Amino acid sequence: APTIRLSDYQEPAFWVDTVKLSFDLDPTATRVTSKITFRANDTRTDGPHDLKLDGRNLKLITASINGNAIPADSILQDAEGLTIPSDLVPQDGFTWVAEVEINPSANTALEGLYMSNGMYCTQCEAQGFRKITFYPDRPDVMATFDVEIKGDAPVLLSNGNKLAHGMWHDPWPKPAYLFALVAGDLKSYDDTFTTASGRHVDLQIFVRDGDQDKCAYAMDALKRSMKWDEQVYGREYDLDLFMIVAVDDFNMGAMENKGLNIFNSKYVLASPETATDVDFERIEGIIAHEYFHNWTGNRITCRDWFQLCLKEGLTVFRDQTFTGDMRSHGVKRIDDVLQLRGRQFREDAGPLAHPVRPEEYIEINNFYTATVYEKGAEVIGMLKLLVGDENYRKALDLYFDRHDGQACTIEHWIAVFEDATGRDLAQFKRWYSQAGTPTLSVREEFANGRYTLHLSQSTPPTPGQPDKLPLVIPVRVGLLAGDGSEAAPEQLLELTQSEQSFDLGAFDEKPVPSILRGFSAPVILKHDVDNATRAFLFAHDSDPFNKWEAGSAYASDMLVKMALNDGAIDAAYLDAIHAVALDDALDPAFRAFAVGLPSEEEITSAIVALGEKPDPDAIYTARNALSLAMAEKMADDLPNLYTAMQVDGPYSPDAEAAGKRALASTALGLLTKLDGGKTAAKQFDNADNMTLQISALAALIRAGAGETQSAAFYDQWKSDNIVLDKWFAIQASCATPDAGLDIVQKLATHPDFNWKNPNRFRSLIGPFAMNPAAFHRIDGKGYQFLADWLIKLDAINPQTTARMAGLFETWKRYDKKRQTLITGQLRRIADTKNLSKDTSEIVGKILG
Ligand code: B3K
Ligand code: ZN
Repeated sequence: APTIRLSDYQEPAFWVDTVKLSFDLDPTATRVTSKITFRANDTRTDGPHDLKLDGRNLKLITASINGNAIPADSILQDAEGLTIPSDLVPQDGFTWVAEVEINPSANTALEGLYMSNGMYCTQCEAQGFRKITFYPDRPDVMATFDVEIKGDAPVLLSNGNKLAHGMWHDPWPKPAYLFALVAGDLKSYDDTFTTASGRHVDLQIFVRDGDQDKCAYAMDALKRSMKWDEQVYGREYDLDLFMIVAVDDFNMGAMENKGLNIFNSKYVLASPETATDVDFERIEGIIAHEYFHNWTGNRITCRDWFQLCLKEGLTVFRDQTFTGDMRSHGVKRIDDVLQLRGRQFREDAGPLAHPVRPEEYIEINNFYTATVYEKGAEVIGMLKLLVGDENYRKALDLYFDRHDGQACTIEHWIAVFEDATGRDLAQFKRWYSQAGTPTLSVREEFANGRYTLHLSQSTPPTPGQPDKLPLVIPVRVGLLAGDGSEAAPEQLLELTQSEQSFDLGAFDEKPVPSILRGFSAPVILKHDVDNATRAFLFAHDSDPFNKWEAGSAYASDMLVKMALNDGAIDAAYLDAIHAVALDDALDPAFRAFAVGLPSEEEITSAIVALGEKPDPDAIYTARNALSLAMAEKMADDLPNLYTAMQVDGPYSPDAEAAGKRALASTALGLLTKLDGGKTAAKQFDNADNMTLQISALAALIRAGAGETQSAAFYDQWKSDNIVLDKWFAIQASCATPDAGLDIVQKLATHPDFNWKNPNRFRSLIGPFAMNPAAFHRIDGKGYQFLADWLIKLDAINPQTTARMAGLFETWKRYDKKRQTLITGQLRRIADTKNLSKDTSEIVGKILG
């Protein structure tokens, strides 16, 4: 498959003004008629041009230009599309009409038009529209769409405003990737919203009959998102109708199709009995994310797919801010940084590392990555910090004013910031082109009463990028006096060179620095501090992120040494964690994060950072030993803490109640180490909501118990797929190292392991591969299990397979024996006959 390059970008020969689509739905033989008006692109003076249209798996029935049928032998069709020679193509513009036939039932890749549980639905981003009809399927071609759907289904939906049953008009020009169609026997949960300027908007969430009572939270989150975008970004909704559809078979979380968002049902449907606090928060975040795309993605879209972070980084940044506003910024930041380090730093440190704006790809679906999304959001956060809140808003206003209705690039984005603030961002822009996580090294100096920070930065080589240039790194710094108070106002240092010194002023005694507050840049901080200083910051830092970070770094330091057989549990750590766990002045949600130990994955990266090889069993053992010590240390207080964090009254997913439950669940995990699972079993039996039920089950399974409860859980929830996914996932992720493989092998033969459903597949295979001690068995059977399933899935669903193949990306961190075992499996995948280009690109890169 060819490599597509940013440097090869060329505008199309023809633009499209209008698209009229007519669908005659049939499960195996859907007919699609398209009428498309093309207009010459006057900037292309290199004609005459052939008409080239993308199209895959399409049976062409008829085609005409300006009403003249095109003889079949004048149409050059191959697997990727068709070409009409220029002599048949009026160069100043024309109307194209074509009829094609497609087979939605045979579409297991879940891209284009496919069937899920008897309903029709679509996924067009990035390049699924070409599986629906012939079209210039690229985001810079924007057109208005009229859609007519013929079929027996009571609900026939498409983008825009509804004209009549099955008749739709979308007035806003859009790229084809935002097209959507849904047809089926669906019920709707309805509400309305009035925009700031008084526009009445109907809101509808479409679900399967019976699920209407699980839509209230998503609807509420939608209305709060709409209001927030008006208040914070000045952006109103722009159609009469906004619809969300829940679909069970979906390759990802959700999709921002204009006016018709399509969601993986697990990110819409929620009730206290079936969804956890974390689920509610994710639903809120994803509903917001897709809604926010209406402006950042839809009204202003991407010129080409290399610019994906233009919409994704910005929209993630917006949804993160929204969640912070709805809940707690401090806690949200900790959560986001944990995700960033766990997924993006991991990606950036391995064979799949790529810049926030990649410069080449084979399969664009492989670039919906943590780097494009999460690091893309970090870049926006840094930009906002550097220019300030007011300038940020000014720049965004300019962005919407200047580029509404356009398909843009990162250059346009940077230019609005430069024009709105007068600041030169040429160096800052390197964040978009340079891959790899920079290291920020800090040295302190206190001499003659002056305190100086010496900062330096370096970014390691990444595939295709041996040499790196210095970045602009915003570093928020606080200084603490010996009594824990702030010794000086917080400062924002801008590191722009490889090495730079910052004189922070005169002090009577050396202050204790709190560096990179709020995690102000996505870097690895190297600062030699002893654990006493960490304990001090853990106790006193006023910045919630750095407070948490100090405790976490302390734990990590100890766990690394323990796993390397060279350390013991530090009593001072136990004192510190005990104090924070019981500190009622602190938000329980924060305390839950503070008391939760670094994950095995985090400890692994810390060991790798020291140049050592991680031993998954030793890491598991060290972590268990430390949590047992914590449990013993807090033994007298845990029952009270657990009781104090119980929430009375009917379940509510609000942040305060959720925070209490999170801390109660952490306490329960520790208690289970002491009471043989008594409290957990009781919680399981009495639980009236999923948060309590599943956290009890998890605590029991982690302790190597919970068989009765697991069976009871299955019986209770076997007909609810979203909950049943949790049942698969929890067993795979909490399994003890020895039992893990047997458990997942058995679950893989369970009659409910419907592996063709992406949620079900991911719920078993993903958590197993993210359970390091179980997955990295020294006999290699964990690797073989993953490879077997990837090979099987690739034949029907390349996108999900390729994404999950990334689970092998860390193989170089391990010892020779494991490296050989993993690469053996990767080669076996690579050698599979008819392997998709999706998976082959990922596996090829991982192998290097
Ligand atoms: N834009 C979609 C992701 C599409 C993924 C295509 N493989 C969802 C989102 O980011 O909002
Ligand atoms: Zn998005």
